[in-house]
Amino acid sequence: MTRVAVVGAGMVGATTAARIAEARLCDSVALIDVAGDLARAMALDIGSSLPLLGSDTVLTGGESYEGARGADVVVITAGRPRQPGQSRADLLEGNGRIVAEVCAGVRSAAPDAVVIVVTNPLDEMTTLAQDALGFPPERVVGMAGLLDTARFRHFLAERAGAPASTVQALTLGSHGDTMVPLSRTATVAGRPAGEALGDAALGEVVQRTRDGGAEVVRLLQRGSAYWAPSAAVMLMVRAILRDEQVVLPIAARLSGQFGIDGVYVGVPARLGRRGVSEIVTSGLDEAEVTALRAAAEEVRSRVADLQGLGLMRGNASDSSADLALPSTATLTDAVRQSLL
Ligand code: TXD
Repeated sequence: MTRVAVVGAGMVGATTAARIAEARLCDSVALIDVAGDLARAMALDIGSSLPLLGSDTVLTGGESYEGARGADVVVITAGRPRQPGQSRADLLEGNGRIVAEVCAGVRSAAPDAVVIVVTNPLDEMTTLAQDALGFPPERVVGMAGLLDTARFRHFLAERAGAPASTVQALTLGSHGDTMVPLSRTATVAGRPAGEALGDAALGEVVQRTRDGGAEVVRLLQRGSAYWAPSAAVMLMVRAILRDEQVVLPIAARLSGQFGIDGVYVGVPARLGRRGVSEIVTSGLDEAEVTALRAAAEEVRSRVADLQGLGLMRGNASDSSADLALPSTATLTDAVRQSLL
């Protein structure tokens, strides 16, 4: 029996549960939400769609963490989304309290799970979750880089008038203003993106990628994106449950790689049944590593704010396992294999 639990049955949680069930990744999906009837309603509705879609996955919903008992993967989406004009950082304290509370429930119900954090501000909430859970860092990851990468590829494809499947690109760094879309190595139909689009257009696409989440928030006027985020979470759940060992851009806790220690930030990492098995450190130039470090410093300063609020147990900086294995794959090759 493989089980997934999704905490938070709002827009991202419900669409994620549906995608996982439709993809037939596991035997059961439990939705958990403080609004228990919302979780029950979503489980009922998604469950009723499955006979039409050829999936036998069992959906349950409720407010109790009993639903997460023995889960192989737990996805945390509980927390507020941004409203127009809000930055992700504005959510820090409120969502920090929610994520800390959720982690207490997850820790006792699913002590062996791999946990994927989705709640914003992403890198800070993932750092907090690993601390609150007390799980080894490789079993706690955050979803943002895969979404930002998908947005980068989508905007590049649109601007170039090319199918997205012919666009290779990668976005690292933090899920916010210090996002690092790698324009140097982006390609459209095998050509460097700068050559295919022109440098000015490429610069605009990079900026639109940084603002991609805000663009949806502004248009939607009540909450934030969920279709692209749920697709990205589903791919991460699949990589874990099927032990795919693929390199994906995800938030992983660094312990010295790129000169960064003790915080989560978006990097290329190999993901499988036991979580992160390798962080790929090759393939970035000096400017890109500098941008990654700047992103990590912003995360670190907001994690210090969480510490000031008494929301960190203080485990984050001393529980780092040395999981960084020497990497032989180049970044471009590794990601090319994984993101097609
Ligand atoms: O790239 C990414 N990581 C993101 C992150 C992409 C999209 C959305 N991102 C963030 O996910 C967003 O900024 C929010 O912080 C979360 C959830 O977004 P969603 O759009 O799903 O928000 P909703 O629809 O408001 O749902 C949140 C649910 C809601 O049903 C609450 O009742 C529930 O969270 N909630 C809780 N559940 C369990 N336990 C507690 N304590 C709790 N508090 C709220």
